[in-house]
Amino acid sequence: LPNGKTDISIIGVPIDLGADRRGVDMGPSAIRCAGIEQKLEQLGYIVHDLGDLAVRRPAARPEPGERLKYVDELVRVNGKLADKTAEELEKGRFPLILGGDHSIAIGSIKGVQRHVPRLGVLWFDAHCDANTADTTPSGNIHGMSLAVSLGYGSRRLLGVGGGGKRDPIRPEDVVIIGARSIDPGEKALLRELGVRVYTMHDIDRRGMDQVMEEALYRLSSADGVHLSFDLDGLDPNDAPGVGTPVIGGVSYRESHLAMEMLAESGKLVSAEFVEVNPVLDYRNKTAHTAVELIGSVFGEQIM
Ligand code: EXY
Ligand code: MN
Ligand code: MN
Ligand code: MN
Repeated sequence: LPNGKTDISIIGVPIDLGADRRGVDMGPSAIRCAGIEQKLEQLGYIVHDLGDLAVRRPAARPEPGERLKYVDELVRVNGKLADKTAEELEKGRFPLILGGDHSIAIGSIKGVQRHVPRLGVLWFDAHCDANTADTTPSGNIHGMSLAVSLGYGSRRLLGVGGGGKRDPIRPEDVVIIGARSIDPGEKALLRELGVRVYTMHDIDRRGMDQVMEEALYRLSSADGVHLSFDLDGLDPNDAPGVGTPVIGGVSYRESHLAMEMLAESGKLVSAEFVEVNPVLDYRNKTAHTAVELIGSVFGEQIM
């Protein structure tokens, strides 16, 4: 059991305002329908499903060229999520957050940081989500969340969850796995900071076992690890129901191996599964895959 915990709190964040394509707001429902609670109970955990955070749909659409689309509501919801996440850790429970678009990592990581002074982050994604308002090609905040956690981005986003009082995540405590779509501004920032990005090239060349072994070694200096799992890190053949698919991704088996190795490390303190878009899915396949990966994260083994 991660950190010896027996209680898991599920927090749904039905928001898609950080992305252009509508539909990931239905992600928490889809993952629940795919049987997350039964899966975790079968593994012996006590599950507290706290339901979904309330999300308001703003009446006004963003102006053309807006560089921080829907920032007001995203700041508000992420602040709530930071509080909720911290509260559950305070109770001794493991926070398992269901997105929603990937902007929710801003709030979840801020919340976990209140309890884990030096937090490591394993960011599983086709993208690096390391844009700022200055480099974003889209204005979509789900493409900025990792940059914010590292302390880069607009003042509003950096202030989420009393952000200023807490040091950002250290670059050496972040690993990205599965990247294959990186914007020039993101590349420049990640290079400058020295964040370790394991691209598909690394996975093809060295295999997921070696990549994960090295990634976990890097994260071993942190006090605990937060998993931020974007389903679009997987190949679209295995996870078709995502808002921003990119061909040539991590396979079903490789992703399971990664989660099994993470479970074995015993370092995991919190996790989120994001960007499931049931509108684009095929018979809830992506949500089912998410549930199976969650099983591996919580110690499920084939035999
Ligand atoms: N890099 C692109 C942007 O910033 O607009 C695409 C970001 C997609 C983010 C997805 C969820 O990981
Ligand atoms: Mn992402
Ligand atoms: Mn992504
Ligand atoms: Mn299944």
